[in-house]
Amino acid sequence: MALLPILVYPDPRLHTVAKPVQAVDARIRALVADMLETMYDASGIGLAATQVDVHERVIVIDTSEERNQPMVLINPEITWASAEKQVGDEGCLSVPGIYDGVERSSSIKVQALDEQGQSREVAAEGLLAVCIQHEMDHLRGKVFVEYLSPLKRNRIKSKMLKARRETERA
Ligand code: K1U
Ligand code: ZN
Repeated sequence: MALLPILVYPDPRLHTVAKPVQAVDARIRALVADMLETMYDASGIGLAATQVDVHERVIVIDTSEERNQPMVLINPEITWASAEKQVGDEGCLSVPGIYDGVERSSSIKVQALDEQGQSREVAAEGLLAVCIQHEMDHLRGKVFVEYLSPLKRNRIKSKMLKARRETERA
């Protein structure tokens, strides 16, 4: 297993649209293992393949308190989303240190393959529903800051670029 580097906003590769996985094989299972290790190491509750510069439809999530209930969603599709919405604070491992409110459907149903290639349906609400929607946005090249006002987004962009310059200088 290996820790994978996480792309940081405003890296243009975060806006790549991911392609469907053609076969759930050893290569995809190795990617899933590396993504889980990377997510746990970064103390995240989710990670999309896009964030590690792999542009295929793979997501890993673990919203459990104990950090021992990994969920793998390959080629996920939302089959139902509630009309009821909720606004919750979101963070993103690709936008470190930034948290802001985003409106999402409160409950969703998702169809996906697991790491064995088995089809499964997940019914989600609360933080899990928010996290799945956030990660599925990554797969279509959307970062949560794009829901914020242009003023906030530009401030975040400047902050990230400044932090990158300072890291490069150190
Ligand atoms: O970068 C990511 O996509 C992972 C992201 C997932 C996420 C967190 C919160 C709401 C929606 C999606 C994170 O794990 S950010 C860091 C984190 O652990 C966290 C932040 C806020 C609330 C709960 C957890
Ligand atoms: Zn994210």
